[in-house]
Amino acid sequence: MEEIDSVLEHSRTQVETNWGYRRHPDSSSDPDGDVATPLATVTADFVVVANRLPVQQSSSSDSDEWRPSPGGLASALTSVLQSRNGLWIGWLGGTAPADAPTQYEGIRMKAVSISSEEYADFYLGFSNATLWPLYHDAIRAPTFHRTWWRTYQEINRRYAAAAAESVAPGGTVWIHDYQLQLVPDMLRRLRPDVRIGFFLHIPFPPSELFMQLPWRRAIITGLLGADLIGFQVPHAASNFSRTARRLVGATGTDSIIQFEGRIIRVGAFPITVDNAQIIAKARESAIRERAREIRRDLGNPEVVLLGVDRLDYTKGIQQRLTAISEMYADGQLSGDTHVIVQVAVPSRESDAHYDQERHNLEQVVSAMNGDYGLVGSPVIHYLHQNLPFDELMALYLAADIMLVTPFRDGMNLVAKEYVVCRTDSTGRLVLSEFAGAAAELRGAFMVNPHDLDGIKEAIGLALKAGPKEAKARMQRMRRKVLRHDVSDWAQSFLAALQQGTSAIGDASGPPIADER
Ligand code: GDG
Repeated sequence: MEEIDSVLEHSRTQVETNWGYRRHPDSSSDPDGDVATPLATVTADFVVVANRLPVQQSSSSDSDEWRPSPGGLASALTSVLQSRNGLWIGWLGGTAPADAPTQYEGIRMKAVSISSEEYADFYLGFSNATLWPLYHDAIRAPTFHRTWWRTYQEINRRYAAAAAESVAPGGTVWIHDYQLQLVPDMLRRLRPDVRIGFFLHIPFPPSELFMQLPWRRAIITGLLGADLIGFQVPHAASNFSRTARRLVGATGTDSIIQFEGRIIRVGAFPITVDNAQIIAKARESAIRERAREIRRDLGNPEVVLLGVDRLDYTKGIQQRLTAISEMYADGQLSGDTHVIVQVAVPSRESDAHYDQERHNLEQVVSAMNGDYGLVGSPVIHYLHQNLPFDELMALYLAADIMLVTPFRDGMNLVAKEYVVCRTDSTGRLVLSEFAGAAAELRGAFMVNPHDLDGIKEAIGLALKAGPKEAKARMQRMRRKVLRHDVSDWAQSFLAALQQGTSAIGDASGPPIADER
């Protein structure tokens, strides 16, 4: 804590010189080069702070083309930011060039700069090789490095300073995700006048796992700087609250915590997708035609099974394909009638675990085709690519069975996107009980992704279910998912942040795959 305090003091001095003005025409001249602001410093009543900005540079780094960052967060927050004349603080990816955009769809943006060394320690290191595996059940052993931790603190301080100098007196700041868990407390010390919300997109682990982290107290204290801490599911929220009581002497219940004379609310706010956008896409004739074309290109099989995941060891892709491989071997699936499409979106490619995952996956894919494919008819079509959103929609429409089997997942939006785009209530979903989405998608064929026989059995049940049963299951899931969309998610979080406890969600826990 002392270390954090002294650096905060440093940030505070820089920020206080700027604070209180509506606009600073020359704010790009930051004395330490800490916060690169291609924008003049502005103040906004509502500020979003996330690792990434909602735009990123197209393919080559010297290109000056900018496109929206992938994922639903940008679309979820864009309308909220537009309606509140808000500001988004984040990293642009790469080194921000002088002509980096300062506006996106009417939203003001402020870039935080991160050097390539810092990227290695903060992003690839502490965020994705320490926190990511630790928070996902330690599926891979988390790596603990003091230098990574120091850089994590430094970068969090930079985001906190950028937020502190941007938010108007009495304004609201909404901080996102595991890369920025120290920002709430850092920001509170700089700007005690603002309301601070934090949302964690990934799971929060049980205390037994979290206690491994050498800097566990600093992380919990960092988060407790917020007024409201949101998680995807109630279980994650209670994991956090229990750890806060055990580790830093916080008191109270799972949903209301008292700490250092303040009240912090904790709750579940399950994220969801942009229903209207997905339904509109699902109805576009070009996308429907593309779905038919995909099936033709696959040889018009009886059944198309689809997986769409970031290539990440938490997603259980290899285990799923091994189960499917055994089903071909057992004769439950046949190369003539059943075809798999697996999209594995490139992710964190410079990390050795991810490289290994890709290597292993490609071996399984090639063995499957070697063992069960025919000339011109592979059993699995593997795409290691980031596809255009329309192509993804066409794939969802082309698939009879969607396979979503992560070992642990905060929510999993792919499962929800599949359900929303099946406007005629056809299609079957095989879903891991360890995805946050399992709490809502109870019409899915539920699996324990660690259980190979269980995966085979669930796929078998999905294949065998009659159209009436399949339709009833899909309708049940659609009713649930269509009740709220991603802007309701953002509004309910912000309402709880402004108003108190009433809007805090309390979904019931995840279902358990049937015991055999
Ligand atoms: C984290 C948490 C939580 C996928 N392939 C392509 C593509 N996608 C889009 C999907 C979906 C998104 O990426 C993936 O979201 P997920 O939720 O499935 O997974 P993570 O990336 O791990 O997200 C997760 C989420 O944050 C939100 O809080 O649900 O638990 O881990 O929207 O459509 N999009 C395009 N091409 C692709 O090839 N355009």
